[in-house]
Amino acid sequence: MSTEKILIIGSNGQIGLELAENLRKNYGSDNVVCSDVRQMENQIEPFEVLDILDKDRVYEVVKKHKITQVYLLAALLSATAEKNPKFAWDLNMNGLFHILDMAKEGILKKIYWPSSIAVFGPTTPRLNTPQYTVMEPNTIYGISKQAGERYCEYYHQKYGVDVRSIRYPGLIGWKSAPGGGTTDYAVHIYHQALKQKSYECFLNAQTTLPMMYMPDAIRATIELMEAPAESVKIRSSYNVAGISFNPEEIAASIRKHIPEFTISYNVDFRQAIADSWPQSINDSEARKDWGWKPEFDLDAMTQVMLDNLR
Ligand code: NAD
Ligand code: AKB
Repeated sequence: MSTEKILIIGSNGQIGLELAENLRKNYGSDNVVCSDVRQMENQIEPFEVLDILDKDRVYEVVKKHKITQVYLLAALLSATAEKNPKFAWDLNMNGLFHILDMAKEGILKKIYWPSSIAVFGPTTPRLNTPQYTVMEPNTIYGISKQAGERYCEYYHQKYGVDVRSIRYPGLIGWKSAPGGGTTDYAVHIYHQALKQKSYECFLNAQTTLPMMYMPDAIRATIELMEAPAESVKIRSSYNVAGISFNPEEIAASIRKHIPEFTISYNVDFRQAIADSWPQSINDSEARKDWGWKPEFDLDAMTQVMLDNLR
């Protein structure tokens, strides 16, 4: 029987829905408490309506369920954050502080907080981007993720907080919808390919970005959280790599299944965000420290996405 009691904050989002399913399988449904600021129809129990910015309520929920680990997923993503930078900073930073402080006080044993490839910026080397390199993000989302990484490492070094993190690339899955990022096109394109056999993309044809199929990302997350503490050498956030492709390449992969599929381009403000991010990621530290290895390539992902969305 699991001695861990897990709280997911932001469990109704793109990652949370799939993470909850997997954690419930591994730890038992009663040991995984889902929470979100919004409740869904047919909400899986145990569930708490919880605003991460309400510190007292976070304490109350953690105490009530005797929580030992938190996965903090509530955040504004890159595109939404650019539209509301002040609120994005408030949500992305203060939410993290509440959880880090509870771990510092010894109330929580372990924390997971995701970072992003958005921590990199236009001055970062774009190909095979190393773990340690120039980081000058120019989006409010990237700035908040970079500051969050610095705080995580600080809390680990100063207070011994067991915080773990991954710099996710753009995540693609069929079970849940993306929540306002720049990489969202790579999910929408599959839905539109099946519905309309065409897709209008908001990034240009040559925009190569690092991406990952959701089950790989969930496996990475759980493997990192279950790794022995001494193997987790990086307490800011780990680079992990999956697949790199551009809109033209994902369209070509879809055409292997739907030959009449067409893609057109109508670029918007998200192009500038994408242009500031790496094209591919070097994840040798994650491979070395806790054995990370991706499983899905572009065509394998396309096959499963289309099969399941059908
Ligand atoms: P999402 O937007 O799909 O989900 C976030 C969830 O948080 C939503 O269900 C939302 O209702 C909830 N939420 C919002 N404000 C809240 C609040 N005040 N209190 C409690 N819940 C609140 O996001 P996601 O894609 O699941 O991303 C989760 C985390 O992973 C974020 O930190 C994000 O930056 C990071 N990340 C995601 C991706 C990706 O491609 N999805 C890539 C890199 C990093
Ligand atoms: C976004 O596009 O904002 C996210 C991310 C890469 O962090 N998918």
